[in-house]
Amino acid sequence: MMQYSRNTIVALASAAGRGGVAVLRLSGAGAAAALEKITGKSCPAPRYAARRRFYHPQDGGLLDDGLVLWFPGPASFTGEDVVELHCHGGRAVTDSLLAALCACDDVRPADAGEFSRRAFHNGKLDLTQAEAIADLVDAETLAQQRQALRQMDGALARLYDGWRHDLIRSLAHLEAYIDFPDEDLPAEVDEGARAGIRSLLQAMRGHLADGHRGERLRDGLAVAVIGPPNAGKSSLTNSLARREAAIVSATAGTTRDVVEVHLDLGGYPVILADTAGLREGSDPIEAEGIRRARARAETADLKIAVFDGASWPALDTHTVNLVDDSTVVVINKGDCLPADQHQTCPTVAGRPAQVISVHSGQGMDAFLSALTAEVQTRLEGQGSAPALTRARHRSALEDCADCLSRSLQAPALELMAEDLRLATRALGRITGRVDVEDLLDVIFRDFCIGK
Ligand SMILES: Nc1nc2c(ncn2[C@@H]2O[C@H](COP(=O)(O)OP(=O)(O)OP(=O)(O)O)[C@@H](O)[C@H]2O)c(=O)[nH]1
Ligand SMILES: [Mg+2]
Repeated sequence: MMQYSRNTIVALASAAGRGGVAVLRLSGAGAAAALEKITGKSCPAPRYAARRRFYHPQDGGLLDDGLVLWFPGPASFTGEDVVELHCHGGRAVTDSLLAALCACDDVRPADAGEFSRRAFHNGKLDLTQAEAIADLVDAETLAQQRQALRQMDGALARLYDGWRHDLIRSLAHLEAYIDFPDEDLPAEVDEGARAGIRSLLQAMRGHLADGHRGERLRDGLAVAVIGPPNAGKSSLTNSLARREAAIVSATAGTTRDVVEVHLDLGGYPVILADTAGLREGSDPIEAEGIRRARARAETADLKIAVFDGASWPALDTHTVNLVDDSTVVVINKGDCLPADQHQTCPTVAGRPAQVISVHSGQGMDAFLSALTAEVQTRLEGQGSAPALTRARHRSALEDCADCLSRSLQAPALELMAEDLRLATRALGRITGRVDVEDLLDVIFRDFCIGK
Protein backbone atom coordinates (compact mmCIF):
# COMPACT_ATOMS: atom_id res chain seq x y z
CA MET A 1 0.00 0.00 0.00
CA MET A 2 1.05 3.60 -0.62
CA GLN A 3 2.74 5.42 2.22
CA TYR A 4 1.15 8.73 3.15
CA SER A 5 2.55 11.52 5.26
CA ARG A 6 -0.92 12.08 6.75
CA ASN A 7 -2.23 9.15 8.68
CA THR A 8 -5.65 10.11 9.95
CA ILE A 9 -8.27 9.16 7.41
CA VAL A 10 -11.75 10.52 6.82
CA ALA A 11 -14.62 9.36 4.61
CA LEU A 12 -18.35 9.45 4.21
CA ALA A 13 -19.57 6.23 5.89
CA SER A 14 -23.16 6.53 4.69
CA ALA A 15 -24.29 6.37 1.05
CA ALA A 16 -23.49 9.30 -1.22
CA GLY A 17 -26.42 11.48 -2.26
CA ARG A 18 -29.30 13.16 -0.42
CA GLY A 19 -30.53 11.77 2.87
CA GLY A 20 -31.80 12.92 6.24
CA VAL A 21 -28.53 12.19 7.99
CA ALA A 22 -25.03 11.41 6.73
CA VAL A 23 -22.20 9.92 8.78
CA LEU A 24 -18.57 10.93 8.38
CA ARG A 25 -15.94 8.82 10.05
CA LEU A 26 -12.37 9.65 11.02
CA SER A 27 -9.71 7.18 12.15
CA GLY A 28 -6.19 7.82 13.35
CA ALA A 29 -4.17 9.65 15.95
CA GLY A 30 -5.32 13.07 14.70
CA ALA A 31 -9.07 12.30 14.85
CA ALA A 32 -9.76 13.93 18.22
CA ALA A 33 -7.73 17.06 17.38
CA ALA A 34 -9.60 17.43 14.08
CA LEU A 35 -12.95 17.16 15.88
CA GLU A 36 -11.89 19.78 18.43
CA LYS A 37 -10.67 22.02 15.66
CA ILE A 38 -13.91 22.07 13.66
CA THR A 39 -16.22 22.24 16.71
CA GLY A 40 -14.15 24.55 18.89
CA LYS A 41 -14.97 22.23 21.82
CA SER A 42 -13.36 19.23 23.45
CA CYS A 43 -14.35 15.65 22.60
CA PRO A 44 -17.44 14.35 24.41
CA ALA A 45 -17.20 11.39 26.82
CA PRO A 46 -16.23 8.20 24.96
CA ARG A 47 -19.16 6.52 23.19
CA TYR A 48 -21.69 9.21 24.20
CA ALA A 49 -23.35 11.31 21.54
CA ALA A 50 -23.07 15.08 21.92
CA ARG A 51 -24.50 17.91 19.88
CA ARG A 52 -22.00 20.22 18.20
CA ARG A 53 -21.85 22.95 15.58
CA PHE A 54 -19.26 22.44 12.85
CA TYR A 55 -17.16 25.34 11.53
CA HIS A 56 -14.54 25.62 8.84
CA PRO A 57 -11.16 25.65 10.62
CA GLN A 58 -9.75 28.44 8.41
CA ASP A 59 -12.54 30.97 7.83
CA GLY A 60 -14.72 30.02 10.83
CA GLY A 61 -17.84 29.74 8.62
CA LEU A 62 -20.71 27.63 10.02
CA LEU A 63 -21.06 24.36 8.06
CA ASP A 64 -23.69 22.36 9.96
CA ASP A 65 -25.14 21.39 13.31
CA GLY A 66 -25.11 17.71 14.27
CA LEU A 67 -24.00 14.94 16.58
CA VAL A 68 -20.51 13.66 17.35
CA LEU A 69 -19.21 10.43 18.86
CA TRP A 70 -15.74 9.70 20.15
CA PHE A 71 -14.32 6.16 20.30
CA PRO A 72 -10.78 6.26 21.71
CA GLY A 73 -8.57 3.40 20.45
CA PRO A 74 -8.16 0.52 20.86
CA ALA A 75 -11.87 0.03 21.70
CA SER A 76 -13.03 1.17 18.27
CA PHE A 77 -13.87 -0.36 14.91
CA THR A 78 -10.38 0.18 13.52
CA GLY A 79 -8.52 -0.13 16.81
CA GLU A 80 -7.37 3.49 16.37
CA ASP A 81 -8.96 6.67 17.70
CA VAL A 82 -12.23 7.04 15.80
CA VAL A 83 -14.60 9.98 15.55
CA GLU A 84 -18.04 9.96 13.94
CA LEU A 85 -19.89 13.05 12.80
CA HIS A 86 -23.61 12.77 12.13
CA CYS A 87 -24.52 15.71 9.92
CA HIS A 88 -27.35 16.58 7.56
CA GLY A 89 -27.23 14.38 4.48
CA GLY A 90 -26.87 16.91 1.68
CA ARG A 91 -24.13 17.14 -0.91
CA ALA A 92 -22.93 20.63 0.07
CA VAL A 93 -22.88 19.77 3.78
CA THR A 94 -20.90 16.55 3.42
CA ASP A 95 -18.51 18.00 0.83
CA SER A 96 -17.75 21.07 2.94
CA LEU A 97 -17.30 19.01 6.12
CA LEU A 98 -14.94 16.62 4.34
CA ALA A 99 -12.94 19.59 3.04
CA ALA A 100 -12.89 21.17 6.51
CA LEU A 101 -11.64 17.95 8.11
CA CYS A 102 -8.96 17.49 5.45
CA ALA A 103 -7.76 21.02 6.24
CA CYS A 104 -6.89 19.79 9.76
CA ASP A 105 -3.43 18.47 10.65
CA ASP A 106 -2.68 14.88 9.64
CA VAL A 107 -6.12 14.27 8.00
CA ARG A 108 -6.59 12.99 4.44
CA PRO A 109 -9.38 11.21 2.52
CA ALA A 110 -9.45 7.44 3.08
CA ASP A 111 -8.73 4.91 0.35
CA ALA A 112 -11.36 2.35 -0.54
CA GLY A 113 -11.63 -0.23 2.25
CA GLU A 114 -9.02 1.52 4.36
CA PHE A 115 -11.07 1.50 7.57
CA SER A 116 -11.58 -2.26 7.40
CA ARG A 117 -7.98 -2.74 6.39
CA ARG A 118 -6.80 -0.90 9.46
CA ALA A 119 -9.21 -2.95 11.58
CA PHE A 120 -7.62 -6.09 10.12
CA HIS A 121 -4.07 -4.86 10.73
CA ASN A 122 -4.95 -4.00 14.30
CA GLY A 123 -6.37 -7.48 14.90
CA LYS A 124 -9.98 -6.27 15.17
CA LEU A 125 -11.15 -8.48 12.31
CA ASP A 126 -9.79 -11.39 10.35
CA LEU A 127 -10.15 -11.45 6.56
CA THR A 128 -13.36 -13.50 6.59
CA GLN A 129 -14.97 -10.93 8.88
CA ALA A 130 -13.78 -8.08 6.68
CA GLU A 131 -15.31 -9.89 3.70
CA ALA A 132 -18.52 -10.39 5.67
CA ILE A 133 -18.85 -6.64 6.14
CA ALA A 134 -18.77 -6.24 2.35
CA ASP A 135 -21.34 -9.06 2.01
CA LEU A 136 -23.62 -7.53 4.61
CA VAL A 137 -23.59 -4.21 2.82
CA ASP A 138 -24.37 -6.01 -0.48
CA ALA A 139 -27.01 -8.35 1.00
CA GLU A 140 -30.35 -8.04 -0.77
CA THR A 141 -32.30 -10.81 0.95
CA LEU A 142 -32.78 -11.97 4.51
CA ALA A 143 -30.86 -15.24 4.04
CA GLN A 144 -27.86 -13.36 2.60
CA GLN A 145 -28.03 -10.95 5.50
CA ARG A 146 -28.09 -13.82 8.01
CA GLN A 147 -25.12 -15.54 6.38
CA ALA A 148 -23.09 -12.33 6.36
CA LEU A 149 -23.93 -11.59 10.00
CA ARG A 150 -22.86 -15.05 11.04
CA GLN A 151 -19.57 -14.71 9.21
CA MET A 152 -19.05 -11.23 10.62
CA ASP A 153 -19.56 -12.68 14.07
CA GLY A 154 -16.54 -14.91 13.34
CA ALA A 155 -18.28 -18.25 12.65
CA LEU A 156 -16.01 -19.03 9.70
CA ALA A 157 -12.92 -17.58 11.34
CA ARG A 158 -13.48 -19.81 14.36
CA LEU A 159 -13.88 -22.89 12.19
CA TYR A 160 -10.76 -22.22 10.10
CA ASP A 161 -8.67 -20.99 13.01
CA GLY A 162 -9.71 -24.08 14.98
CA TRP A 163 -8.48 -26.32 12.19
CA ARG A 164 -5.33 -24.30 11.88
CA HIS A 165 -4.70 -24.56 15.57
CA ASP A 166 -5.05 -28.37 15.41
CA LEU A 167 -2.57 -28.45 12.55
CA ILE A 168 -0.07 -26.23 14.31
CA ARG A 169 -0.27 -28.53 17.31
CA SER A 170 0.46 -31.65 15.26
CA LEU A 171 3.23 -29.82 13.48
CA ALA A 172 4.75 -28.58 16.71
CA HIS A 173 4.93 -32.13 18.05
CA LEU A 174 6.59 -33.37 14.88
CA GLU A 175 9.00 -30.44 14.79
CA ALA A 176 10.15 -31.23 18.29
CA TYR A 177 11.26 -34.70 17.23
CA ILE A 178 12.90 -33.36 14.09
CA ASP A 179 14.85 -30.83 16.15
CA PHE A 180 15.97 -33.46 18.63
CA PRO A 181 16.86 -36.41 16.40
CA ASP A 182 18.40 -38.40 19.26
CA GLU A 183 14.95 -39.20 20.47
CA ASP A 184 13.07 -41.79 18.46
CA LEU A 185 9.61 -40.84 17.41
CA PRO A 186 7.31 -42.94 19.57
CA ALA A 187 4.73 -44.87 17.56
CA GLU A 188 1.86 -43.19 19.40
CA VAL A 189 3.06 -39.73 18.39
CA ASP A 190 3.26 -40.81 14.76
CA GLU A 191 -0.13 -42.55 14.82
CA GLY A 192 -1.67 -39.71 16.82
CA ALA A 193 -0.51 -37.16 14.27
CA ARG A 194 -1.82 -39.28 11.39
CA ALA A 195 -5.20 -39.83 13.02
CA GLY A 196 -5.47 -36.08 13.63
CA ILE A 197 -4.65 -35.32 10.01
CA ARG A 198 -7.14 -37.88 8.75
CA SER A 199 -10.00 -36.53 10.83
CA LEU A 200 -9.17 -32.97 9.83
CA LEU A 201 -9.10 -33.99 6.20
CA GLN A 202 -12.49 -35.60 6.57
CA ALA A 203 -13.99 -32.49 8.18
CA MET A 204 -12.49 -30.32 5.47
CA ARG A 205 -13.78 -32.50 2.66
CA GLY A 206 -17.25 -32.46 4.19
CA HIS A 207 -17.09 -28.68 4.34
CA LEU A 208 -15.92 -28.47 0.70
CA ALA A 209 -18.63 -30.86 -0.55
CA ASP A 210 -21.49 -28.61 0.39
CA GLY A 211 -22.84 -28.06 -3.11
CA HIS A 212 -21.43 -24.50 -3.07
CA ARG A 213 -24.43 -23.39 -1.02
CA GLY A 214 -22.69 -20.51 0.74
CA GLU A 215 -21.28 -19.15 -2.51
CA ARG A 216 -24.71 -19.58 -4.18
CA LEU A 217 -26.35 -17.76 -1.34
CA ARG A 218 -24.03 -14.81 -1.91
CA ASP A 219 -24.56 -14.79 -5.69
CA GLY A 220 -28.16 -16.04 -6.01
CA LEU A 221 -29.35 -19.52 -7.07
CA ALA A 222 -29.46 -19.89 -10.87
CA VAL A 223 -32.91 -21.11 -11.94
CA ALA A 224 -33.76 -21.67 -15.64
CA VAL A 225 -37.33 -21.67 -16.97
CA ILE A 226 -37.44 -24.09 -19.89
CA GLY A 227 -40.14 -25.66 -22.04
CA PRO A 228 -41.74 -25.77 -25.47
CA PRO A 229 -42.72 -22.54 -27.25
CA ASN A 230 -45.93 -20.90 -26.08
CA ALA A 231 -46.17 -22.91 -22.85
CA GLY A 232 -46.23 -19.70 -20.80
CA LYS A 233 -42.57 -19.55 -19.64
CA SER A 234 -42.41 -15.78 -20.01
CA SER A 235 -45.84 -15.39 -18.41
CA LEU A 236 -44.65 -17.42 -15.42
CA THR A 237 -41.38 -15.46 -15.23
CA ASN A 238 -43.29 -12.17 -15.21
CA SER A 239 -45.67 -13.45 -12.58
CA LEU A 240 -42.78 -14.47 -10.30
CA ALA A 241 -40.98 -11.19 -10.95
CA ARG A 242 -44.22 -9.21 -10.49
CA ARG A 243 -43.35 -7.13 -13.55
CA GLU A 244 -43.43 -7.37 -17.33
CA ALA A 245 -39.76 -8.34 -17.70
CA ALA A 246 -40.22 -10.59 -20.77
CA ILE A 247 -42.47 -10.18 -23.82
CA VAL A 248 -45.52 -12.44 -23.78
CA SER A 249 -47.40 -13.22 -26.98
CA ALA A 250 -49.49 -15.94 -28.57
CA THR A 251 -46.83 -16.30 -31.29
CA ALA A 252 -44.68 -19.37 -30.66
CA GLY A 253 -40.98 -18.46 -30.56
CA THR A 254 -41.41 -15.02 -28.97
CA THR A 255 -38.50 -15.23 -26.52
CA ARG A 256 -35.07 -15.43 -28.13
CA ASP A 257 -32.48 -14.05 -25.72
CA VAL A 258 -32.21 -15.23 -22.14
CA VAL A 259 -34.12 -12.75 -19.94
CA GLU A 260 -32.85 -12.62 -16.36
CA VAL A 261 -34.76 -11.41 -13.34
CA HIS A 262 -33.59 -11.24 -9.74
CA LEU A 263 -36.05 -12.54 -7.19
CA ASP A 264 -36.30 -12.76 -3.43
CA LEU A 265 -38.07 -16.08 -2.80
CA GLY A 266 -38.93 -16.33 0.87
CA GLY A 267 -35.68 -14.57 1.77
CA TYR A 268 -33.52 -16.52 -0.68
CA PRO A 269 -31.91 -14.83 -3.68
CA VAL A 270 -32.69 -16.33 -7.09
CA ILE A 271 -31.59 -15.38 -10.58
CA LEU A 272 -34.43 -16.60 -12.76
CA ALA A 273 -33.69 -17.00 -16.48
CA ASP A 274 -36.55 -17.10 -18.98
CA THR A 275 -35.44 -18.87 -22.15
CA ALA A 276 -36.50 -19.54 -25.73
CA GLY A 277 -39.01 -22.35 -26.36
CA LEU A 278 -37.35 -25.60 -27.38
CA ARG A 279 -38.21 -26.85 -30.87
CA GLU A 280 -36.64 -27.89 -34.21
CA GLY A 281 -36.50 -26.35 -37.64
CA SER A 282 -36.44 -22.70 -36.70
CA ASP A 283 -34.68 -19.70 -38.22
CA PRO A 284 -31.02 -19.00 -37.32
CA ILE A 285 -31.82 -16.39 -34.69
CA GLU A 286 -34.28 -18.63 -32.93
CA ALA A 287 -31.81 -21.53 -33.23
CA GLU A 288 -29.25 -19.42 -31.38
CA GLY A 289 -31.87 -18.64 -28.72
CA ILE A 290 -32.54 -22.36 -28.31
CA ARG A 291 -28.83 -23.06 -28.03
CA ARG A 292 -28.64 -20.49 -25.23
CA ALA A 293 -31.69 -22.00 -23.57
CA ARG A 294 -30.05 -25.42 -23.50
CA ALA A 295 -26.80 -23.95 -22.18
CA ARG A 296 -28.72 -22.26 -19.37
CA ALA A 297 -30.56 -25.47 -18.55
CA GLU A 298 -27.21 -27.23 -18.27
CA THR A 299 -25.57 -24.74 -15.92
CA ALA A 300 -28.64 -23.92 -13.81
CA ASP A 301 -28.79 -25.04 -10.19
CA LEU A 302 -32.49 -25.71 -10.63
CA LYS A 303 -34.84 -25.89 -13.65
CA ILE A 304 -38.52 -25.15 -13.95
CA ALA A 305 -39.90 -27.20 -16.86
CA VAL A 306 -43.11 -25.61 -18.14
CA PHE A 307 -45.41 -27.77 -20.30
CA ASP A 308 -48.39 -26.51 -22.25
CA GLY A 309 -51.67 -27.70 -20.70
CA ALA A 310 -53.50 -26.79 -23.89
CA SER A 311 -51.82 -29.68 -25.68
CA TRP A 312 -52.12 -32.13 -22.76
CA PRO A 313 -51.62 -35.14 -22.66
CA ALA A 314 -49.04 -34.66 -25.46
CA LEU A 315 -45.68 -33.61 -23.90
CA ASP A 316 -42.82 -31.93 -25.69
CA THR A 317 -40.00 -34.48 -25.86
CA HIS A 318 -37.17 -31.88 -26.01
CA THR A 319 -38.25 -30.66 -22.59
CA VAL A 320 -39.02 -34.11 -21.18
CA ASN A 321 -35.45 -35.12 -22.00
CA LEU A 322 -34.09 -32.30 -19.82
CA VAL A 323 -36.15 -33.21 -16.75
CA ASP A 324 -33.93 -34.52 -13.93
CA ASP A 325 -33.65 -34.45 -10.11
CA SER A 326 -33.08 -30.70 -10.20
CA THR A 327 -36.29 -29.95 -12.07
CA VAL A 328 -39.60 -28.61 -10.82
CA VAL A 329 -42.23 -29.68 -13.38
CA VAL A 330 -45.35 -27.62 -14.04
CA ILE A 331 -48.18 -27.94 -16.53
CA ASN A 332 -49.39 -24.43 -17.28
CA LYS A 333 -52.72 -23.34 -18.73
CA GLY A 334 -54.52 -25.51 -16.20
CA ASP A 335 -57.59 -23.53 -17.24
CA CYS A 336 -57.40 -25.26 -20.64
CA LEU A 337 -57.17 -28.79 -19.23
CA PRO A 338 -60.26 -30.96 -19.47
CA ALA A 339 -62.10 -30.83 -16.13
CA ASP A 340 -61.47 -34.51 -15.38
CA GLN A 341 -57.68 -33.92 -15.51
CA HIS A 342 -57.74 -31.42 -12.65
CA GLN A 343 -58.12 -34.09 -10.02
CA THR A 344 -55.23 -36.30 -11.11
CA CYS A 345 -51.58 -35.85 -10.12
CA PRO A 346 -49.70 -36.29 -13.37
CA THR A 347 -46.04 -37.27 -13.51
CA VAL A 348 -43.53 -36.32 -16.18
CA ALA A 349 -40.34 -38.37 -16.55
CA GLY A 350 -40.99 -39.80 -13.11
CA ARG A 351 -41.31 -36.36 -11.45
CA PRO A 352 -44.59 -35.11 -10.03
CA ALA A 353 -46.02 -32.31 -12.15
CA GLN A 354 -48.03 -29.47 -10.68
CA VAL A 355 -50.94 -28.09 -12.64
CA ILE A 356 -50.96 -24.31 -12.62
CA SER A 357 -52.50 -21.48 -14.53
CA VAL A 358 -50.69 -18.18 -14.67
CA HIS A 359 -53.89 -16.63 -15.98
CA SER A 360 -56.35 -17.86 -13.35
CA GLY A 361 -53.84 -18.21 -10.50
CA GLN A 362 -54.79 -21.88 -10.06
CA GLY A 363 -52.06 -23.87 -8.28
CA MET A 364 -49.76 -20.86 -8.10
CA ASP A 365 -49.50 -20.72 -4.29
CA ALA A 366 -48.65 -24.41 -4.06
CA PHE A 367 -46.11 -24.04 -6.87
CA LEU A 368 -44.48 -21.06 -5.17
CA SER A 369 -44.16 -22.98 -1.88
CA ALA A 370 -42.69 -26.01 -3.64
CA LEU A 371 -40.24 -23.83 -5.56
CA THR A 372 -39.20 -21.97 -2.40
CA ALA A 373 -38.63 -25.29 -0.62
CA GLU A 374 -36.42 -26.49 -3.49
CA VAL A 375 -34.43 -23.26 -3.39
CA GLN A 376 -34.13 -23.46 0.38
CA THR A 377 -32.71 -27.01 0.38
CA ARG A 378 -30.08 -25.91 -2.11
CA LEU A 379 -29.03 -22.84 -0.15
CA GLU A 380 -29.50 -23.86 3.45
CA GLY A 381 -27.35 -26.71 4.75
CA GLN A 382 -28.20 -29.20 7.46
CA GLY A 383 -27.08 -28.49 10.97
CA SER A 384 -25.41 -25.36 12.15
CA ALA A 385 -22.03 -25.52 10.40
CA PRO A 386 -21.20 -22.23 8.70
CA ALA A 387 -21.06 -22.37 4.92
CA LEU A 388 -18.08 -21.77 2.70
CA THR A 389 -18.87 -18.42 1.11
CA ARG A 390 -16.15 -17.53 -1.36
CA ALA A 391 -14.10 -19.09 -4.15
CA ARG A 392 -11.03 -17.63 -2.42
CA HIS A 393 -11.70 -19.73 0.68
CA ARG A 394 -12.51 -22.79 -1.42
CA SER A 395 -9.22 -22.67 -3.32
CA ALA A 396 -7.19 -22.22 -0.13
CA LEU A 397 -9.05 -25.13 1.51
CA GLU A 398 -8.47 -27.32 -1.54
CA ASP A 399 -4.74 -26.49 -1.37
CA CYS A 400 -4.78 -27.31 2.32
CA ALA A 401 -6.57 -30.64 1.77
CA ASP A 402 -4.05 -31.56 -0.98
CA CYS A 403 -1.14 -30.87 1.37
CA LEU A 404 -2.78 -32.91 4.13
CA SER A 405 -3.37 -35.96 1.96
CA ARG A 406 0.18 -35.68 0.65
CA SER A 407 1.51 -35.49 4.21
CA LEU A 408 -0.06 -38.87 4.96
CA GLN A 409 1.98 -40.42 2.14
CA ALA A 410 5.23 -38.65 3.06
CA PRO A 411 8.19 -41.07 3.28
CA ALA A 412 10.01 -39.08 5.97
CA LEU A 413 9.07 -37.08 9.02
CA GLU A 414 10.69 -33.94 7.63
CA LEU A 415 8.58 -34.17 4.47
CA MET A 416 5.44 -34.76 6.45
CA ALA A 417 6.20 -31.69 8.55
CA GLU A 418 6.82 -29.64 5.43
CA ASP A 419 3.42 -30.63 4.01
CA LEU A 420 1.75 -29.73 7.28
CA ARG A 421 3.53 -26.39 7.23
CA LEU A 422 2.19 -25.72 3.72
CA ALA A 423 -1.29 -26.84 4.81
CA THR A 424 -1.18 -24.46 7.77
CA ARG A 425 -0.12 -21.62 5.53
CA ALA A 426 -2.97 -22.34 3.09
CA LEU A 427 -5.49 -22.15 5.96
CA GLY A 428 -3.83 -19.01 7.28
CA ARG A 429 -4.38 -17.35 3.91
CA ILE A 430 -8.15 -17.50 4.50
CA THR A 431 -8.22 -15.61 7.75
CA GLY A 432 -5.09 -13.59 7.05
CA ARG A 433 -3.01 -15.19 9.75
CA VAL A 434 0.23 -16.25 8.19
CA ASP A 435 2.69 -16.06 10.96
CA VAL A 436 5.40 -18.42 12.20
CA GLU A 437 5.22 -16.88 15.66
CA ASP A 438 2.21 -19.09 16.36
CA LEU A 439 4.27 -22.18 15.78
CA LEU A 440 6.99 -20.96 18.13
CA ASP A 441 4.41 -20.17 20.79
CA VAL A 442 3.05 -23.69 20.76
CA ILE A 443 6.49 -25.26 20.73
CA PHE A 444 7.57 -23.32 23.79
CA ARG A 445 4.34 -23.73 25.66
CA ASP A 446 3.98 -27.48 25.08
CA PHE A 447 7.57 -28.59 25.36
CA CYS A 448 9.30 -26.20 27.70
CA ILE A 449 12.55 -26.71 25.81
CA GLY A 450 15.61 -25.86 27.92
CA LYS A 451 13.88 -26.49 31.20
N1 LIG B 1 -55.13 -19.93 -21.22
C1 LIG B 1 -53.95 -19.61 -20.74
N2 LIG B 1 -53.07 -18.97 -21.51
C2 LIG B 1 -51.86 -18.64 -21.00
C3 LIG B 1 -51.51 -18.95 -19.67
N3 LIG B 1 -50.26 -18.51 -19.45
C4 LIG B 1 -49.84 -17.93 -20.60
N4 LIG B 1 -50.81 -18.00 -21.54
C5 LIG B 1 -50.78 -17.49 -22.91
O1 LIG B 1 -49.94 -18.30 -23.68
C6 LIG B 1 -49.30 -17.52 -24.71
C7 LIG B 1 -47.81 -17.74 -24.66
O2 LIG B 1 -47.29 -17.20 -23.45
P1 LIG B 1 -45.74 -16.85 -23.25
O3 LIG B 1 -45.58 -16.54 -21.82
O4 LIG B 1 -45.31 -15.85 -24.25
O5 LIG B 1 -45.14 -18.27 -23.62
P2 LIG B 1 -43.60 -18.69 -23.75
O6 LIG B 1 -43.49 -20.06 -23.21
O7 LIG B 1 -42.72 -17.66 -23.13
O8 LIG B 1 -43.42 -18.72 -25.32
P3 LIG B 1 -42.07 -18.51 -26.20
O9 LIG B 1 -41.35 -17.32 -25.70
O10 LIG B 1 -42.61 -18.34 -27.55
O11 LIG B 1 -41.28 -19.77 -26.06
C8 LIG B 1 -49.70 -16.08 -24.45
O12 LIG B 1 -50.76 -15.75 -25.30
C9 LIG B 1 -50.18 -16.10 -23.01
O13 LIG B 1 -51.12 -15.09 -22.73
C10 LIG B 1 -52.49 -19.62 -18.85
O14 LIG B 1 -52.29 -19.92 -17.67
N5 LIG B 1 -53.67 -19.92 -19.46
MG1 LIG C 1 -41.26 -16.52 -23.86
